[in-house]
Amino acid sequence: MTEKTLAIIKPDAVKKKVVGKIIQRIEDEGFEIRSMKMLHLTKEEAKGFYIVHKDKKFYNSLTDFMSSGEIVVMLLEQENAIAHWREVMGATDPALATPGTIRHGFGFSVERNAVHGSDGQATAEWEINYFFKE
Ligand code: 3AN
Repeated sequence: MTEKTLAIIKPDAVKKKVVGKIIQRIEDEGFEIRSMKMLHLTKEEAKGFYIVHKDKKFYNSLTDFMSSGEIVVMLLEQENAIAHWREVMGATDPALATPGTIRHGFGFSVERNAVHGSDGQATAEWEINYFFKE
């Protein structure tokens, strides 16, 4: 049984021109890219996407950042896709991320950490629906 997850290449990584390297890594890790688009979120769209964090102190800054430039949103499919993509991304804080992970290689801070990945099955469904509603 395969699983689907949502991946985002965040504005910091797009500005650094590492989109190609990140997509190459995704393919090398065996994920199927089922859908993909580049978007520039409005502040409201970023707030909607991160609504679970609405009471956190970083919510405003995070949504400013996520609406500050282009992002690349991808629907990935593979066996165990959710956990595998989180493993390839590395820890939320790039300073704590394992060498070889995307966040270790390209992340700058806890907020500007290059990529996003769904953290569970229910979240994945909700996030995929947020960007790829049919
Ligand atoms: P992850 O993206 O590893 O699942 P979450 O879900 O805890 O991490 O956080 C969602 C996003 O919120 C992170 N990718 C990061 O950009 C931002 N974030 C999390 N914690 C902080 C923090 N302490 N300060 C600023 N931004 C944060």
